[in-house]
Amino acid sequence: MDKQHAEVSKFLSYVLRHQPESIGLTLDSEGWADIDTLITCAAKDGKHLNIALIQSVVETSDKKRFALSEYGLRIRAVQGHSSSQVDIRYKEQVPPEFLYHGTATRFLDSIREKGLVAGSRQYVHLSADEATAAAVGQRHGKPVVLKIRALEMHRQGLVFYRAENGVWLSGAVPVGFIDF
Ligand code: HQG
Repeated sequence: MDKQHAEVSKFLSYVLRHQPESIGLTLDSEGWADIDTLITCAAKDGKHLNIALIQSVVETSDKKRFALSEYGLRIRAVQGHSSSQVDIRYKEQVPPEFLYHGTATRFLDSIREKGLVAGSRQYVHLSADEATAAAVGQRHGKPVVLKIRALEMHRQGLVFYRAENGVWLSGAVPVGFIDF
């Protein structure tokens, strides 16, 4: 991803996951924004986008963060939201036996006490493999990967979802299901 793409990707993450109102944009409850409206709102904020650039960012996103609607008229972030405008109806999924959560060592004391909590996002994010989790944890400091006994959680009635890009989502992970 080049610098321009990285900047647009960050901007799209911000308005499609967190603060659509910062540019006067409205998302529907499934997180979709009309692309023409997004371009108009962004231009008023001094960000000059066009459809080709947006399509290219969607296609080259390393984590497949965004999706376009069937006819390419709308765009959404597939996970990672904090905005209360959005309540995506993900389909419940049976998780694999283990999932992984990458975090930083400085959070471990608090995680041992409270389990994994979603914080500002709507869900705790879990990865299917340890390498991805380590990369996620790296963003916060010295990384550590926690192994989550996901299938056991599911059998005890806790719900899992998987976003289109393969990221697993759970409302919270109680301490008893975390292998430190
Ligand atoms: C930590 C990226 C203290 C949690 C990634 C994490 C992901 C606690 C941080 C996506 C805690 C929240 C999400 C507790 C959890 N006490 N700290 N009880 N419970 N935490 O950024 O999972 O590049 O909101 O471990 O790839 O790091 O944005 O979540 O360290 O998929 O597309 O609180 O963001 O994707 O941090 O990352 P975040 P995350 P993008």
